[in-house]
Amino acid sequence: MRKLILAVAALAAMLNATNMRRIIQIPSGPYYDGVVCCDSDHDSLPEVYFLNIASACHEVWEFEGWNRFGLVFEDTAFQHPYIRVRTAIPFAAGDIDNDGLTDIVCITVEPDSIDPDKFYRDVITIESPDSLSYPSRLSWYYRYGDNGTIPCPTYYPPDLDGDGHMEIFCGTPTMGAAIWENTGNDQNELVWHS
Ligand SMILES: [Ca+2]
Ligand SMILES: [Ca+2]
Ligand SMILES: [Ca+2]
Ligand SMILES: [Ca+2]
Repeated sequence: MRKLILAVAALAAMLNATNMRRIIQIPSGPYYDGVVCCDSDHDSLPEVYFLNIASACHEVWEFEGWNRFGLVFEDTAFQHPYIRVRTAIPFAAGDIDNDGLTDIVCITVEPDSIDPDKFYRDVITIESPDSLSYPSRLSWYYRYGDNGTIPCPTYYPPDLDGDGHMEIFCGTPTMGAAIWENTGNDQNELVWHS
């Protein structure tokens, strides 16, 4: 009987997979990076948040009901003279400082302000300006490497040590695996690296 149940479950999973159909196509461009899903403006309509390389900015596409998604936000603002915010690569969504404002964790590049041949890698968070808006504001950054362009996976793990403070995990070329833990509004501290 148990084998029969397992076989039916496997068949159902297979049918589900073969019955999937495309309901949205992200607009064309050289490539896309770092797609994350969330409901950043808390209206119960999920969004797809990603970097559009073609337009060199973050785009938010929101569910509009019955297999429809629409472009609702493009972050074209120039917010910081050096840290490239709107072309950062998103890796995770959540609320790391627990203030009700959605945070997107990204990695990006920060050219040196003086030496044109030098640049840094940064892990950053982009936060919603209010609880009903999409993330658009650079809220925190940490320089973790020099002169490298290859992105390293970054994400929110759960509260690893159970102390009520969320963490950001990032693989870095200089420190190895690194963990930053939240210490307050828009503040995270490096607490461990391998
Ligand atoms: Ca939404
Ligand atoms: Ca937040
Ligand atoms: Ca913790
Ligand atoms: Ca905050």
